[in-house]
Formats: sequence, C-alpha cells, structure tokens
Amino acid sequence: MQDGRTTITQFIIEEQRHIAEATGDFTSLLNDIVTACKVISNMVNHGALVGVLGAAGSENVQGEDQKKLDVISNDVFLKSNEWAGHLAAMASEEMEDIYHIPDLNPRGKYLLTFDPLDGSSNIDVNVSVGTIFSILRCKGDCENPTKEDFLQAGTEQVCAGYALYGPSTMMVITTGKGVNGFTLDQNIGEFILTHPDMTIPEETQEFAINASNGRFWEAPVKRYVDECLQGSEGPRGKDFNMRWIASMVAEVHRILTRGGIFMYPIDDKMKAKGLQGKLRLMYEANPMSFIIEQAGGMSTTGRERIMELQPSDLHQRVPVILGSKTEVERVTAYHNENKEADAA
Ligand code: P6P
Repeated sequence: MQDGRTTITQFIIEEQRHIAEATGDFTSLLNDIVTACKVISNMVNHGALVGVLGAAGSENVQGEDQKKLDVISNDVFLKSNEWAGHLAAMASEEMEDIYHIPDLNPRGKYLLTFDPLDGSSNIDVNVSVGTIFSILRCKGDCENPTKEDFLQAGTEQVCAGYALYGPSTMMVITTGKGVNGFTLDQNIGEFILTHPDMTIPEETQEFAINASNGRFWEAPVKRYVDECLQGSEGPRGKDFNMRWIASMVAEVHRILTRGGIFMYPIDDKMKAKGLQGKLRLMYEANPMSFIIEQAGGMSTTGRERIMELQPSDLHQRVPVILGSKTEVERVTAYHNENKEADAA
C-alpha cells in the first residue's frame, strides 16, 4: 500500500491469500498480462509518433484487415506470457491455431485466450480501444495441449479482464469474487485500485447497438429498439439514449460504470453467410460475460446464458446481449415470446 493506494500487484497477492491452493503461479501470470497491457498502452498512446498506425497489409483468421498494432499487440502478449512457465498454451483472435509455448520454456497449468487489440478499426481515428483476456485451467495434457483443451464453457474461467486504452488506461479484472478497476499512474508505471467492487445499475436508459444493421434484425431486437426509440410516448414510458463506439471494451466499461445494454445480435445478414454472430465467444463474449455477471449484470445470446455455451470452435462467433439485468431480461423475454409464437 503506497500512501493509501493499492497497486494491482498488491491487490492480486492479497486476493491470492484467499485461495488455499494458490501457489503464486496465477499471481505471476496475471502480472505478466498486466505488463503486456502497459506496453500496449504505451504504443497506443504514442500512435503515429512511433509509426504504429495504419494497416499491416495482412488479414487475420477472421478475414479482417489487420492493423499494424493488431500484429504488434499480439506479439507483445505472446512474448510477455510465454517465458514464465505458467501457461500450457495461448489462443488469440489474431492467430488461427493455438500458440504452443516454445520448447525452451517450461509449461504451466493455465490456458490464456485474448483479443490483443479489440476495436482496432478505431485506432487510426484516435478512439478508445482495448485488450480482452480470459484464463482457463488446462485440464488435459498440459505438456501437449490441443485446441480442444481450450473449448471450455465460460463458467470454467479462472479470471477475465480487459485493458481500456482511453483518456486514461484502465484495467478491470474479475477472479470470480466481484469486479475491480485499476487506473494506470503513468508517473510510476503502476495500475492503482481506483474502482473497487464495480457494480452495474440494474436499471438504465441507455442502449448500444449498430443501428445500421436494423433492417436485418430479428423481431425481438426490433421490438426492443423500437420501444426505446418511442421513449416516454411508448410502452417504456421513459426516454432512452443511444451510444455506439464500435469498441466492445469501451461499451462494456461504460455499462460497468453507469449501466446500459450492449447488443450485437444475430441477424438475417449473418444467417445468410452461415455466421452465428459477430463477436467471438472465447476471447470477447465469455470474458466480458464473466465480468458483467460478477458486477451484477446479465449476458445472453438473446436465447441462452453465454457462459453456459459449450464451445465447438476456437473462433466461433455468438450473438451478445449484455448489461443491466432488467434490460437483458426484457430482450431475452422477447426472444422467448417469439419462440413460443413460432412454435404455436
Ligand atoms: P461494427 C470490434 O471490431 C468489435 O469486435 C467490437 O469491439 C465492437 O463492439 C464491434 O466489433 C463493432 O462492430 O459492426 O460496428 O464495426
């Protein structure tokens, strides 16, 4: 504790004391992840000054054009986490296959999935971006892990967190005992506990969705958004506000801070392409759902709890409806009513 301020390292160590079987591996792993986020924060903050903006001239496994910072951030995460012997393997949005720990390094008992730079389409226009990560236990052969070892439901996560590279750099983390937020003190290079025990207001009047997809939405989503737009003159009896940052980390952080609902539902355009959604389960939807639920919110596909989904592929996509509990319950109820109507 420095002059009444708790660093993230101190916080993690104190948390570890509550875990009987903790050996310090997890604490050390989390500190390596924190270091990677500090390095990425420094690069994001310097942007054009250090020549990291613009396209990388390559595509990722999702077929999306990579930004230079996508590739650089991915490498930073790999180098920061491959050496200490806490991980059996890693998986990233930016890599098709799992990343095997180099032979010269020992293997550990954890698996790490991450989106090294989420919302990177915003990077060239200086809008907030972030990093999302999730830690699972390796339950198989940790010396020879496979892609299948990663395919665990979100309820199996040991830890989930994100770094938000915004006006200030913050990290928000859960290990299953609530959600805590830390702000990077650039003067000393340490994350300081600034947002203890973050909780989402159950009620809200703010929704986030990419409205340009409106003509493709399923009926329950259309109904929910239309009611929000009708405001105090409609069935909701109150006016709503809309936000869309195109950066999931920034949307989730706003919701954690003042409530709201974030929706990236499945739609007819995705169905026509054989897609199950836009966002990825293993390194976007599951970690963010863990955080949202630990903060008292709710996270579903519209039809079922995201964290109970059994993954079938490392890069599978899912619909995401998350945020203030009463709003997510309402959207999910509309989907269930629709299902009953379809079945009738
Ligand atoms: P759209 C960023 O690419 C991302 O994965 C999320 O961070 C964000 O919420 C969403 O996609 C934005 O999607 O269709 O608005 O560009």
